Amino acid sequence: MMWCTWHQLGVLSQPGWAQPRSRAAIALRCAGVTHRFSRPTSNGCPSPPNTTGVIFASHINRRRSAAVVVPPNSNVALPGQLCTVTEPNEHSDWSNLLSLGALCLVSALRRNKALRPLYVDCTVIGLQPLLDYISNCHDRILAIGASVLTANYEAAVAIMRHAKLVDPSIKTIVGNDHFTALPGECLDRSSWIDYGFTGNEVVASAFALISRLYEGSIISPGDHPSLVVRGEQGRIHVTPPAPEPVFSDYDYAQVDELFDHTGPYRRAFRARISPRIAELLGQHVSAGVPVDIGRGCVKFANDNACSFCSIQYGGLWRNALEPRAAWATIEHAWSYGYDYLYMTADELPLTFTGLLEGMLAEQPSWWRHLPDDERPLIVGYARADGPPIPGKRLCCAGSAFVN
Ligand code: B12
Ligand code: SF4
Repeated sequence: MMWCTWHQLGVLSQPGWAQPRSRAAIALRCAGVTHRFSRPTSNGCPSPPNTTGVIFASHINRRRSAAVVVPPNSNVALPGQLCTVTEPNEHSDWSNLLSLGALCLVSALRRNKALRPLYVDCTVIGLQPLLDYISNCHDRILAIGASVLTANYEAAVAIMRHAKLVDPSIKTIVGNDHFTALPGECLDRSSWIDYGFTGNEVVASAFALISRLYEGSIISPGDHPSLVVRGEQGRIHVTPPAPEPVFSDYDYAQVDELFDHTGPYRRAFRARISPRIAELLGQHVSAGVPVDIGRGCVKFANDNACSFCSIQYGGLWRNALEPRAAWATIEHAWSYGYDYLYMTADELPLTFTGLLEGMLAEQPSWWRHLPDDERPLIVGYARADGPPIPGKRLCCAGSAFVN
C-alpha cells in the first residue's frame, strides 16, 4: 500500500517574533506622476489623491487595479446552494494561511507601475467586503483574477458574475488547480470568465496578459503560454505551457494593501495551529506562511501519481529554486515574522533530495548562528510507503515526522 502523508511535520525550532512593516500610504504612479493615497476609506476605495492636475487621457487609463482574489469556500459563501462536490464538513478553517498563488501574482504585478495590484482573501474577510468593493470602485478595476480550488470554484463564479453585472468591461481571469483540471469545462459553462491559465508556471504569462489588457490590446488565442481563451465561434483554445523559474520575489506587505488580512490570519493561527504544534512537538509557533522552494512529486515524472492525488502540476513535474535562493526565501519569510514555514513541495525527501542536500551544504550564517530553539519551524510533506503506524512519531537527522 502506498499513500501520501499530508500535513506531516519536519521540525526545526522556535522564533523571536517581529511585527511586519505596515504601510501608511499607497503610492500609485500614473502618467509619470506619483500620487499618495491614504488608506482605503470605509467603502474600500482609496480616498482621492491629494494632488490634482492629472486627467486620465482615456477610459482604459482610468482602470488600474488588478485584484487577485482567493474566493471563500463555496459552501460557506453560498448558503443553501448546491455545491458541486464539497460538503461543509469537508472544509476546515484551521489552515487559513496567506495564499502564495495570489501573492506571487500580486507581487509580480508591482513591476507594472501603471497598475495597483490588490490581494484579497475572502476565506478570511468574507465575500461581502469584496462584492462591495467591486460595486463601489468598479470604474477603477481593470481585472479580477480568482485562484480556484474545487472547494471555492462556485464562489469564484459568483464573484465574476457580480463583477460583470456591475461593469461588463472588468476582465475576469482564473487560475490554480480546479481550472487546471477542467479548463474546457470551466470556460464552456461559465460566460462570466474571460481568461484562464493552466498549471503552475504562469506568473510571466499572467503578468503579460494583464499588462496588455491595461494597454487595451486585443488578446488572441495563442498569445501567452498556458492561456485558455475562447477563440473563433466560441471554440476553447488552450496554449501549451512554457517553463518558468519558481517565483520568489514575494512582497508580504501587499497582503494588507486593501483589507487587513494579517490580523485574521494570525488570530486563526494562534487559535488553531499554535496549540496543536505545542501539543505534538512541544514547540511554540505564532505565525505561519507557505514557502515555495520547490514543487512537484517524483511520482508525476512517470505519470503514476497515487490514485487519490488531486494535485495539478501543469507542465513541469518538478520545479525548484537553487539551494542559495531557497535559503533566501526562507530567510525572507523568517525576517518578516513568520516562524512556521509550510513547504509547498508535494514530496520533499525523494523528489528534492538534491535540493535538500545542497541546502544542508550551504547553510547560511544567519541560520547557523541561531540557537536551535530560535529557528523557524519548517514543515514539509513526505511520501510514506508501507503500512500506517497511527500516532507513531519517528525522529532522524534533526527532523520529526508525525503522521
Ligand atoms: C500550501 C497548501 C495549503 C496551505 C496554504 C493554502 C493557501 N492559503 O495558500 C494550507 C495547509 C493552509 C492549505 C489548505 C487547504 N488546501 Co491546500 N495545498 C497547499 C499546497 C501544498 C501548495 C499550494 C501552494 O501554495 N503552492 C505554491 C503557489 C505559488 O502555487 P499555487 O497556489 O498553485 O499557484 C500557482 C498556480 O496555481 C497559479 N495560480 C494560482 N492562483 C491563480 C490565480 C490566477 C488568476 C492565475 C492566473 C493563476 C493562479 O499561479 C501560481 C504560480 O505558480 C497544494 C498542493 C500543491 N502542491 O499544489 C495544496 C492544495 C492546493 N490544497 C488543497 C485543498 C483541498 C485545501 C483545503 C480546501 C483543505 C481543506 N479541506 O481544508 C484548504 C483550503 C484552505 C482555504 N480556506 O483556502 C488541494 C486542492 C485540490 C483541488 N482539486 O482543488 C491541493 C491541490 C492539495 C490536495 N491534493 O489535496 N493548503
Ligand atoms: S502522487 Fe506524489 S504528491 Fe500525489 S499523493 Fe502520491 S506521493 Fe503525494
